Amino acid sequence: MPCPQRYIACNAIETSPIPEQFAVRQKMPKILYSPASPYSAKVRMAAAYAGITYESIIVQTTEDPALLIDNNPLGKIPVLVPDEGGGVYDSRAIIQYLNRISGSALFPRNAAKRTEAERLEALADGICDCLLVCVYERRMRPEEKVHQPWLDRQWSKIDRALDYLVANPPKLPKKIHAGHIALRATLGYLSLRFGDGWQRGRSKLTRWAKRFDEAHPELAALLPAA
Ligand SMILES: N[C@@H](CCC(=O)N[C@@H](CS)C(=O)NCC(=O)O)C(=O)O
Repeated sequence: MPCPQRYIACNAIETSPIPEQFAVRQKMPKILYSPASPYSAKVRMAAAYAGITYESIIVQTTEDPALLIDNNPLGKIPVLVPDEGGGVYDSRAIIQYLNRISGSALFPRNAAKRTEAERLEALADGICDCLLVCVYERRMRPEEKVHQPWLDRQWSKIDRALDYLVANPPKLPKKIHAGHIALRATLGYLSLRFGDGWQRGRSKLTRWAKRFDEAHPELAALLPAA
């Protein structure tokens, strides 16, 4: 599904109807990302929800491109590069940055509600951290060096967190926050990498994701993809 023009996907500048030589390049922040990355999906969805126009640039982290390394010495994505330069990372710092420049579009102002939103974001990101450990363990190590007990430990954390979310289902109000966006991005990554097995016995969470997508199709279009 093509990315809506408003969010300026990576190829939006090339597909502009205005010939390149006449186009006035509008200044806007860049988001360095990869389509499959869950943290990248979270920040792109959050920027879109907050109405912040950005240019998306796909980077291959394995190749350590200068654009990435110059803006994040850790060589990880996502990175937000503001007009004035100086990369902002990691994804939670980017979310806070987006929240500031959008006049609090991503978090409730009420202190208790904000803590709740930040906790949900941390839980969703924490699930992603465990998922990434599993993905990298298999991707980076030779088969005989994969340490199954380490993977099992990650899965017990993932299962516990998902079960917690089933027992304490997040609401899905009309005005969502960064915690909701983070959770949707995480569930999208889970399905992308490991299929929909996580949904078994977790219909509340499955329905939550479906309702999210129905209410925010423009954000669902930015979910992690192969
Ligand atoms: N805590 C970081 C995690 C970022 C992260 O691990 N990103 C992955 C892609 S999803 C990455 O860049 N991996 C390449 C690497 O670690 O070299 C965040 O929230 O941004």
